[in-house]
Amino acid sequence: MIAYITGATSGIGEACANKFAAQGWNIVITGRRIERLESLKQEIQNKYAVEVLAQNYDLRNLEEVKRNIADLDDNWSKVDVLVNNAGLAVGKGPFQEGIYDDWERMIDTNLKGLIYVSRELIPRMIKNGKGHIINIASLAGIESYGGGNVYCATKHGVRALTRSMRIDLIHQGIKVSVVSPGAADTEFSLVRYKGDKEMADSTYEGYIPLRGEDIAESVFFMASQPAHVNIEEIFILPTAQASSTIFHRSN
Ligand code: NDP
Ligand code: 8X3
Repeated sequence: MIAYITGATSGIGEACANKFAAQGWNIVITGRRIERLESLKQEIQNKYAVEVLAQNYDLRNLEEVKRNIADLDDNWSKVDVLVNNAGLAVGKGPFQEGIYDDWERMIDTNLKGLIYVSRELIPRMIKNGKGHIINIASLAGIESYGGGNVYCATKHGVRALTRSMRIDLIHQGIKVSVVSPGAADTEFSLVRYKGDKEMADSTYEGYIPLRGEDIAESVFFMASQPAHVNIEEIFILPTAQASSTIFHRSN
């Protein structure tokens, strides 16, 4: 079995790579940081008897997406599961003060990148007569919150796309699902706050957030169902989180 996991150089994607490999799946891992990709590949191959293919590209670039997916040879062309995980938030603040570059990075990564990778891989799944696309959305795709504006819009978009892709692919035998997590302690907040570690750490203060591994469990659970079962959505929160803004914090 083969899983193609975008954004595997940290957080949820890295945890998914470990989870699928631990279960004996061969994996394709992608991301922009080549040294992280190479070290993860090495680490996984040392631990598990699986094959790992690292593809180093920026999924905002359609030509790079096309080239990398076209490069998948016969050993790798039968992708069973695509985990569309790569994504990010950049900045958090009032819409009226929004920065175009931040917004474009989110739209280009969270929506356009996901669209490009899916569009390029789906013909292979159709040819194989099966496949499963698992999109990583967010609580931010279920409810909007102040300062979340464009990030929330991209994640609402991912959930909307999931439903539409599922309808379009129903006659091809391809499953489409979405996992929508709440707060997870990854590099997400460091990226959102542009390297401000204090701000990033404060996101997770006073409660136990999700870990990438928690979400990887849900992704793998979806991926390992029998052929006739599609779990369409898993919405997963830390126990201490009730909504985007309501947390039970101990301090
Ligand atoms: P991380 O920042 O830890 O990981 C993000 C991953 O996406 C990295 O591997 C990064 O790799 C990759 N990525 C980002 N931009 C690009 C790009 N242009 N091209 C290729 N790869 C890219 O965050 P998470 O693991 O938390 O995030 C994973 C997904 O989960 C995202 O879609 C996020 O929106 C979503 N999510 C996160 C939550 C959280 O609280 N952490 C909650 C809900 C959803 P590299 O930098 O090497 O390119
Ligand atoms: C990340 C979770 O609530 O910070 O998608 O938007 S949140």
